[in-house]
Amino acid sequence: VAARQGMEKPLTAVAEAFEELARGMEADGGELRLAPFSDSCALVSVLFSSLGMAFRFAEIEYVTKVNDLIGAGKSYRTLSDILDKDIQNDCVKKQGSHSRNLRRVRLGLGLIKALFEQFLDTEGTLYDAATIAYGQVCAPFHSWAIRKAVGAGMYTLPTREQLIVRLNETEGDEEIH
Ligand code: 1PZ
Repeated sequence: VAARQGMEKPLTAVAEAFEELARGMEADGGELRLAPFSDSCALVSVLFSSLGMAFRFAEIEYVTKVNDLIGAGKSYRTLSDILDKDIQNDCVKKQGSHSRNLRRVRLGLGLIKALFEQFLDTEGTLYDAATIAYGQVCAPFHSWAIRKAVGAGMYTLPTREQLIVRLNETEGDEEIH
């Protein structure tokens, strides 16, 4: 308990980073700069360790794509710059292109958003919330094999209460964020 009290709250750090990003975007006339965006996306990966071993592969997938965007942040200023360049070179959908990786990361963020919305809307289990959120946001863009693997992994998710403890949050905090 003492260790947990001294620990930073990962969800709080994520929420603050994205609020800061939104303020920066407003200040830049609606442009979203790539470097701070990628850094904020990197913070999300702490959530994976609270999900258990079965989601290690999702973590590696996610982190690889975020790292590609962090690298791209050295040559591209905004998210739109990446898209413009890839449209010019006709590689928006090409595996490994910055645009495709950006789309994958964005779907990952959409998944988390949907998951916590499910969490707040219902008293249901984490399994239910994660299954519904994944089905709505990511499944339409994943292959059959990946969908099956994710479906099997869902049975190993912690309970709602375990997740909140692992994230060092209380039900109240989670609701606010
Ligand atoms: C508390 C949260 C529970 C939610 C559990 C949700 C688990 C989601 C599992 C997603 C598995 C993704 C598996 C890999 C998919 C790959 O096919 C593609 C390949 O892309 P390509 O290289 O062809 O362009 N990779 C991705 O889609 C990137 C993966 C992003 C995963 C984001 C998950 C974010 C969830 C965070 C929860 C902490």
